[in-house]
Amino acid sequence: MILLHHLENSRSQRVLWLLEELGLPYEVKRYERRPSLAAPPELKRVHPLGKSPVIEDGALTLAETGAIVAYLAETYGKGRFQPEPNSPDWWRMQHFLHHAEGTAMPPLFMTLVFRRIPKEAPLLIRPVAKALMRGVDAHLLKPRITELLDYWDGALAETGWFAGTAEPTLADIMMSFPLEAAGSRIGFGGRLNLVAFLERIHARPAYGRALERGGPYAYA
Ligand SMILES: N[C@@H](CCC(=O)N[C@@H](CS)C(=O)NCC(=O)O)C(=O)O
Repeated sequence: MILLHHLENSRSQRVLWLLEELGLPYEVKRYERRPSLAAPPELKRVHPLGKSPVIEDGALTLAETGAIVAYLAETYGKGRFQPEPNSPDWWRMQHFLHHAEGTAMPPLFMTLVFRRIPKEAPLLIRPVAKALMRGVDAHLLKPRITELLDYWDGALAETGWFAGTAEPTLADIMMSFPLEAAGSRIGFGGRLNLVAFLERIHARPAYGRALERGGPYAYA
């Protein structure tokens, strides 16, 4: 039986979503975040980096969402959530599998971190911290995130799915987290393809079941 080590309100929600889409039997071990939002130390006993998601399946312990969703689809998916191997659509799916964590998440994560700095700074230097945060946001993060939002909006224009396929693929599973994060932290600025993407995935029964298993999913 597959065991998912699931940190509340996290990237791990995507693994739950895929497990539900594929109708696989699985167990979930849930972990709560510490006040700092870090994962609890028990996760280090599962994997040296102590992050979530991690799955165990027989002799395999596997971390990194992209690797996990690829493993599940390859091992149990019977071709679902993947276009024809080596086709242009398959490579577009590969692009977004890597893009989600490699390119999309870093500026979104930095936005979260920089927004926390003024709140955590000692009262005396809080105005300086706020000014620093505003500068980084305006000159470094916002332009990059705007570029990303435009790119995603364009990628979804044809079929509403990231790999340009008629049906969702692993690309959509992986991109769901950056879109959820961007939607709640920054907003989509009227980019309707992004709004429609979230509406479309939220309407899927498997997405709803995954939320029931994973618990509340809301971003700071
Ligand atoms: N690229 C990794 C990122 C893993 C990651 O950073 N997970 C977060 C959950 S959103 C985590 O465990 N954070 C808690 C911590 O770093 O202590 C993946 O996609 O699996």
